[in-house]
Amino acid sequence: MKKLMLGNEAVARGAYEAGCTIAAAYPGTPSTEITEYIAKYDEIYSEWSPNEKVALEVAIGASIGGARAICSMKHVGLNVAADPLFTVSYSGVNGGLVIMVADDPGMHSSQNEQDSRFYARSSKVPMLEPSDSQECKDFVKYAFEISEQFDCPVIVRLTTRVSHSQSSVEIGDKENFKLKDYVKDASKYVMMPAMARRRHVEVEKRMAALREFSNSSELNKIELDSEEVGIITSGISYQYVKEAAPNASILKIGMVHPIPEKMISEFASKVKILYVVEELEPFFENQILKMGIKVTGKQKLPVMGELNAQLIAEKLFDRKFEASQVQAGQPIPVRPPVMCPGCPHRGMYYVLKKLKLNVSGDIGCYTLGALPPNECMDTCICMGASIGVAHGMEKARGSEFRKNTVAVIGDSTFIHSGITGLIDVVYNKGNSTVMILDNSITGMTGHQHNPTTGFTIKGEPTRQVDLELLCKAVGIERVTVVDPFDVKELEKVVKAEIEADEPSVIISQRPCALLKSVKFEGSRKISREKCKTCRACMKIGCPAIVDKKDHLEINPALCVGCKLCTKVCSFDAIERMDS
Ligand SMILES: Cc1ncc(C[n+]2csc(CCOP(=O)(O)OP(=O)(O)O)c2C)c(N)n1
Repeated sequence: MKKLMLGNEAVARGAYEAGCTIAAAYPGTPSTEITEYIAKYDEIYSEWSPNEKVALEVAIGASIGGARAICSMKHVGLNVAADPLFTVSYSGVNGGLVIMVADDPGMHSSQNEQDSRFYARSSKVPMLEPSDSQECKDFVKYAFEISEQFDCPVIVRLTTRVSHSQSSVEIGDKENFKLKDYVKDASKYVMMPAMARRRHVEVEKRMAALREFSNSSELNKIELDSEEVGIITSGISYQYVKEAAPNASILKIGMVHPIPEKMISEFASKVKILYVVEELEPFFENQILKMGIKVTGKQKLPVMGELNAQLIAEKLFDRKFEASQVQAGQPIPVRPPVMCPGCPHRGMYYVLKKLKLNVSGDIGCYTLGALPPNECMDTCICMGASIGVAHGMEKARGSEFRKNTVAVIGDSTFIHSGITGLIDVVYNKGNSTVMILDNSITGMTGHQHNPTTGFTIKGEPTRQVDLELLCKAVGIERVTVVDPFDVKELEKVVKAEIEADEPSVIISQRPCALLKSVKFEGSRKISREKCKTCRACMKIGCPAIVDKKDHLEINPALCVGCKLCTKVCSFDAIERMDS
């Protein structure tokens, strides 16, 4: 039976068919749906872990315990999980261990554009890269087999377009994988220097064996056609190449690390001009050049952003390309990202902007506070960074600066990697004020549960981390819980906490407006009689409030009735729709 599937959905199906029974992940676009789909299979234990490092550790434990395990993350998540990755490469596995990583060329939803293929190389772990949904499923199954055959984790790399496009997939049966025996073996699983030195020798032997395997593996395919032009490519770029150069000979690399060197040499000898088409870094290109083979790639193609068929046709063949897809007659209107109507972060930013504070920011929906109309976030580096950065600023610039600074961090991000920053502030005698924006969900990535929400990935009730107690336990004595829509109270609390000569936490608590449980009273309107057009309500930056120059209006299609605007209006001019 065939089914139309997203790449990420097909990965989940592959894990299921391979008899995988354990899945751990931390959400991150474009990888999130992999685990959301896996969670639908009752045969697979699945979890949202607090961060990617823990997710990989859980999967490692499951693998050593004899199960087939998968963990998934976006590219920056692999930075977080890099520590266990480099060492599990040495210890190897018991049950197959597959690490899904989704890169985001073009940065549709990421803070950088890193190329995860280098992780495979530097951690000495094989990496596969599918080009469509069918391959997503097939390659995941292959990956489990390779993992067990070569005693190593296997990374499967996706990119946004493979993760998020649909194509047909042949559905197969579930393999009856039996839990392997658990065998105590400290020389393999306890990586201290004496053992690790011996394991490193095994890793090098394994890489040599994998290089041979890559040359004969059906994961890599030569499609011979023109003797003039040959293109080496992989992943989504393969699809673009097929469209841009239908007559070119192609070497499609499915095992991107280690590359099939013999196959590449053979392919190169069959064509006059050789190109490499790969998104982001010249990963294949540099290795092929090092083999002494003349090849053109990044001289003509960009190292930034995504490729597409037009770009390849123009840059490599100097040829205008007729796109096969129907072009929209009208350009798509620009829709700047904006916090949703009713978003609890809006009340918080209204206050921070009013107080003209420096804001050490973090990653989540609240990062939108850096953009107009709020424009009040000063820094945003990576998940969990806000607290350490605020602490560093205080140490660099002293207490006067600190008294004008707060760190803001979401609930999921705080648990992910903010808590260690807070511990650092306490331990190293900092006085930062940290605002934990507890909206009862991991908002940015589409509403995943996390340890503070009280529910598991399957929606089952579980123990809930008590943020207030947690902060107190690490040594913060000043912990205040405030509703960010009570802007007067929030302003009072922020002023008091930044003034205090000790570290403090403000838990800004109000659920995300998009949660099903959140009910508002219905949209509001602005009374033309009472409104003095002072525009105080515009300061909250709500997309539902429209400035018509001579008067202000609320767009009833956008207004959810959160009433934040009523709190900043001094003339009682904002009323119920039916009043
Ligand atoms: C290392 C890493 N993992 C995952 C992500 C993807 N990501 C961006 S924001 C975010 C969650 C933010 O949730 P929360 O802190 O609760 O804030 P909210 O969006 O709910 O306001 C995630 C998972 C990332 N940017 N970096």
